[in-house]
Amino acid sequence: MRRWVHVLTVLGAVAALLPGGGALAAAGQAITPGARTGQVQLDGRADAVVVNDDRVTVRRSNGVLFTGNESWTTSSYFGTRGTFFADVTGDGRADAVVVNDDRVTVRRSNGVLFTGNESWTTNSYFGTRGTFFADVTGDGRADAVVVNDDRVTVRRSNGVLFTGNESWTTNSYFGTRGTFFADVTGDGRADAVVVNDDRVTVRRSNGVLFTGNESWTTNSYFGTRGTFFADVTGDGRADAVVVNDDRVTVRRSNGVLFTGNESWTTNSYFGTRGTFFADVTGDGRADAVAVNDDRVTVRRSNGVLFTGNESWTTNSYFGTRGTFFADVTGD
Ligand SMILES: [Ca+2]
Ligand SMILES: [Ca+2]
Ligand SMILES: [Ca+2]
Ligand SMILES: [Ca+2]
Repeated sequence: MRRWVHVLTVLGAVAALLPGGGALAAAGQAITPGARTGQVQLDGRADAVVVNDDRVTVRRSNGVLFTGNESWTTSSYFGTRGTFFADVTGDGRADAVVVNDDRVTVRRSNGVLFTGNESWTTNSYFGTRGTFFADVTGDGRADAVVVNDDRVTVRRSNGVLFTGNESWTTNSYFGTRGTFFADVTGDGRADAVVVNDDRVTVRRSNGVLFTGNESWTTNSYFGTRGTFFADVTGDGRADAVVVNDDRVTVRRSNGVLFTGNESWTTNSYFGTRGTFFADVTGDGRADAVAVNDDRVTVRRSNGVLFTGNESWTTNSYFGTRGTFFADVTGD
């Protein structure tokens, strides 16, 4: 099965939620497939990307494991305000985006490495409540989204830079348990999702702003080990996934709310170096990926649960500056 590429756009976004090493926790969140015209169709296997002090390294997914190390930069590349992998150019390959105090810089993926620095803003652009790269407009290019105390601001990608500020809310919108941008409605535009102590709320993207609050749960729903929004069922809508000490639970999106709890594992499953939900197999369903000290383990989604452990590396693989799962090769 093939899926569409704007899916990856949110993958890097979560890094901003957990600056200082947490880039890991959420990277899988944003698999948001949704067939829309004008977008490149790809197999879409998420590759394993690690950022270290001296370079960015990629291990490609071949559908059954991650292959050997490839240096995709020859020098250090990370941002003091966050590092992200999202397809900002719209060619189906996730690009490397770094946010520093003075600007946002992009290095495009050409499928075998990240090319030279490009300034995509001429001034500082980041949010005090989080910075995200997700396709909120639905054109296949990840846009730059910042969450501040008073509002959510978007700068659209036009393929070569981020354009001017647009207020997509007129008041504050963020969650005490997390803020996410993922396409939960399945129309190809990433929606704004906030997790609070008492419920999960969604504001749909209509392409030019986020609309009114909708309660997508009637009670609390978050995980002590992490909360994620990724399409684990493969219908194009990001589902709500929570990781607790004893299991992984899914609530499917039906387009208007998250349905009842489903146990997708019968025992504990999370990584000491990070837990991710990303489609590493390329069938359109986000798989469960755990990064531990000694290896990277995958449990495939079969649409109703996560299957048995598979070792996708035979040795340790994680980055001191962050670990990510995003389709940088565009395969
Ligand atoms: Ca790209
Ligand atoms: Ca866009
Ligand atoms: Ca949507
Ligand atoms: Ca789904």
